[in-house]
Amino acid sequence: MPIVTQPCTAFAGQKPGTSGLRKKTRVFMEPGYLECFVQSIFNAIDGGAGKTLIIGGDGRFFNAEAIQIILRMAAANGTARAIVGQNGLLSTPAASNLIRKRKADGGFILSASHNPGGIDADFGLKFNGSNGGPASESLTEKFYAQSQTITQYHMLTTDDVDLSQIGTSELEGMQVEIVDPVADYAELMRELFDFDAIRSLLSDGFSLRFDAMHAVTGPYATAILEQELGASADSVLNAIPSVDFGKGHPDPNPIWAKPLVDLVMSPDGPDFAAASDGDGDRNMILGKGIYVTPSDSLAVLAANAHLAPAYAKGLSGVARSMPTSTAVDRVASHLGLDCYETPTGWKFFGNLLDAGRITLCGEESAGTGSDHVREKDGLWAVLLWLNILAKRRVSVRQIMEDHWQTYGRNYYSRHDYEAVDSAKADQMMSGLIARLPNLPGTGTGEFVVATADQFSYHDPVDRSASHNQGIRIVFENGSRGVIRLSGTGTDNATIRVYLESFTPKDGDLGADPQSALSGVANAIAAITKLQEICGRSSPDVIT
Ligand code: G16
Repeated sequence: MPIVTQPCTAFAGQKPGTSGLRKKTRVFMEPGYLECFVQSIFNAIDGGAGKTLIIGGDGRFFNAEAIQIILRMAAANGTARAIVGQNGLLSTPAASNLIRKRKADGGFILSASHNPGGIDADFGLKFNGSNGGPASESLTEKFYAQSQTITQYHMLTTDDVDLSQIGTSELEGMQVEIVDPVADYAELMRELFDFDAIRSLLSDGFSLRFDAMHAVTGPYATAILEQELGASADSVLNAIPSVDFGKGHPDPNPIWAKPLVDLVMSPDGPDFAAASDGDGDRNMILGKGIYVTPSDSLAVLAANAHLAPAYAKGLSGVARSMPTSTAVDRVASHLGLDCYETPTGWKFFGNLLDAGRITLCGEESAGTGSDHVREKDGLWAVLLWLNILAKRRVSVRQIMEDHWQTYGRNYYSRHDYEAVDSAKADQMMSGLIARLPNLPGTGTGEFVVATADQFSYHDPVDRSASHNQGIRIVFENGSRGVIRLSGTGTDNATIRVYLESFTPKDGDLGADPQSALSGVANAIAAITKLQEICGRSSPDVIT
């Protein structure tokens, strides 16, 4: 068999972050770099013998080339079967679904998510386990351990596999099955939602726009929203995936999807608008004249999920990441549901979903999902919103106002400081951590610190502990600031500051969020000394 074994010289100790390994594309393209990371994964999972693996990515620059390398290595490591999305495409939730549906042992998902694509932008690779979810902390540690000691990788010397033709072929003993990336996912969505109700809403003139941001959800949204549900042919914007995402930043938030936000804020804008990210796991929800924060969206979905067939019997429980606002906690308490607080990163929801303790979960970073797969799912969130709108037949704004009048409003915003000098960011964090025990009781006026700590998570299912998961500062007036360093950036450090304050249902529910949060923002700025240490007076991105 034409297998060659190469030394791993230029690669050592690569630690995957919040969501797999993310680096500049040119780094992944260095000879042997991707190969040694992939071999670390194969070593950690005891090789490929007898295994079925799903392979696909978001279509960014180097996606197709990397898949050819992974296929050759999978075969060289003895893998029994590789199931690959046609043309190398699979959205992250569609890959998760395929892993589960085909009872695969895991899958390689090639994506740097919402980060830009291109030879001078970002690339990423993550491995999901047999439950369809991101590798657990313990598996990630195994990849890391392997990457520190790995000396060689195994690779076939064969021609490329034709990724464009659906069907099965053989690569030196490994079955390679090329599948339609959309079909299985669309079938799952059909099972979960009331497509007839959504069709009827749309045929009654309800208008929508979905911005695929030149990324992977284009084919999924076109097939489901336009071809199956009957949305007009101009409903999906930027629908063709491109290797550099149209030179954009495929992150569905009001900054990077500004044209969509402008459209929906204009008087003749659509009734509903949404966007997804590079790999299709995130979502942004908008209605005519209104932006729905991801934290509020999670709360609204939890309160209304019973209107969709899959959730008609109610939810088993809900979960949110620690920095996500507590809006969903209020819904859970109203419905008598358990509500779990997990660290940032979808992998922490996996055990709760597998154990049936939760049905819905979400993160402030535009990720929402349920137990239908083990990833967050952008188009799923859009379809659940459409199902709710089809049943309630009121506007998005009306849904939000009703929600706040029932539960009160959690004003919420995240301020990101990007490309901060890593040493200064570390200095700020360690200084703050050292001062945490002395913070309670300090501050002025309304902003006296009640509690200040670092978040630790104790998984209720496998009892594992995860420490140092972000700093929480809660004030006596109930406002909260959370500070943590991003685990997904590729350019120095990104400092995230999450701000939240609560207004009860008889208070001012229609304020501008940044104004409502200015007090807590100033208090957190003073406590962190962010400007003094990092030299930044205002955030680069506000969501
Ligand atoms: C960010 C978000 C997290 C999210 C992670 C991965 O992590 O803050 O909530 O889980 O990205 O998201 P995706 O899979 O879409 O890339 P961090 O560490 O940068 O804050």
